[in-house]
Amino acid sequence: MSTFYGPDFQALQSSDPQIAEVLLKELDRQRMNLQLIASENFTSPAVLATLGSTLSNKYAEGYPGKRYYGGCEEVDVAEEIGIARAKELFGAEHANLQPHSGASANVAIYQAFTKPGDTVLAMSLAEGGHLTHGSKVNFSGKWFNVVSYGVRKDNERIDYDELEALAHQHKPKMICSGATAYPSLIDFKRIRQICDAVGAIMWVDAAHFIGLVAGKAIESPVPYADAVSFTTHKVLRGPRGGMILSKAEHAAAIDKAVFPGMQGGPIMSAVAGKAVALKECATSEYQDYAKKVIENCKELAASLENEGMRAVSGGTETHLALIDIRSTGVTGKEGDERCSQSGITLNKNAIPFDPEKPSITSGIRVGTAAVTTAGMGRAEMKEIASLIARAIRDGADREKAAKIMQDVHSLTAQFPVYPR
Ligand code: DSN
Repeated sequence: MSTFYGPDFQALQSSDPQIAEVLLKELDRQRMNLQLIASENFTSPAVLATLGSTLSNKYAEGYPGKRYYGGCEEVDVAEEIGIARAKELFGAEHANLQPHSGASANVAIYQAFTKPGDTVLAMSLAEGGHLTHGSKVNFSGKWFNVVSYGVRKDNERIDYDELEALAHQHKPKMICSGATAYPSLIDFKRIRQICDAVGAIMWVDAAHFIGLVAGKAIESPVPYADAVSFTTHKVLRGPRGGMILSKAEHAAAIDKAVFPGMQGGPIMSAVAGKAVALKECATSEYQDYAKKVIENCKELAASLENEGMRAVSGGTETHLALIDIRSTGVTGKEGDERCSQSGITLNKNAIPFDPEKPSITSGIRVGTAAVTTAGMGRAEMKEIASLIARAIRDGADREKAAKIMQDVHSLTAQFPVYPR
């Protein structure tokens, strides 16, 4: 067997110094700034090595043993290992590792279970859902009759009574649960009961929290759902990509919807990278990590409240918190920009019933997946809350922002990622 042929950075530097410089600067940015985007993480060197491998060259339309190209014997092994690991880790009857992304996985879900024009019930984007859950600018909202449910005004948690009433009223073909900006846990048992009562397919878009499920830190939707779609690069800490788990009875429909229904050749370096990440997720270290992600997020939300801001729904039970920053007199957009100038990467986010436009918003979303991977704990979460509060207050002033950035860099220097 030959030795591994992996990323050759010096070759890139001599052939394309401009792009080589982007890679170096991005590495510095990830190392030095505070990474609080709730959907990002630092994937392992093993996953990165797999992504940067010659598997990227291989066309493999089809599935292991049933490909439309020759020479798939090695990549077949990687995909079979990945499928077996996914089934084992999540206790799933079927797994498809080929979707290029979470949104592509969701295209496949619609295709497997519905026809254009069908009614689907899903969480409104404005209250925490996702573009593919029926936004008018997305295929889902253009091609399907998506009815939206939301959260209650009093506790900012899913209004299950409304969801149930809408299900009986509209008789949807499919009900989607899962969100991108919802800090609370979801009652999958209740949603299964509602699906059964109206004969709907239960689809869970678990992109945000699947890593917490993999780490056994929260309840799994897999025993309840007909199908669970997700991304593999958030708390799960794998390569950028998507995945679908399902009951065995839906296996053929899901596989056909992914290929040839939704995409051609899978990205085999990413499929193998997913297999590597799934092995990492099956360790006790990863389970500790998943629990710490939630502990850290609880601490971060509480510390931001101590700084005078409000955590939506009173805090968090997951890896993300949604913070209403109206008390500071600064909009979500300004808060995001001021944090960015101060070396803190997060995103503006609508809060439930937000009086501001989606491009402005009244909130910010923070997540602890990446900072926990870097090794930070509760003491650092308090420090991060203070840095965010300073940035929101003073970050419009260049000198003050520069001082906050210095403090951010002193903190991140103690928790180096991708050590030199
Ligand atoms: N855009 C992702 C997020 O940041 O939550 C979801 O797809």
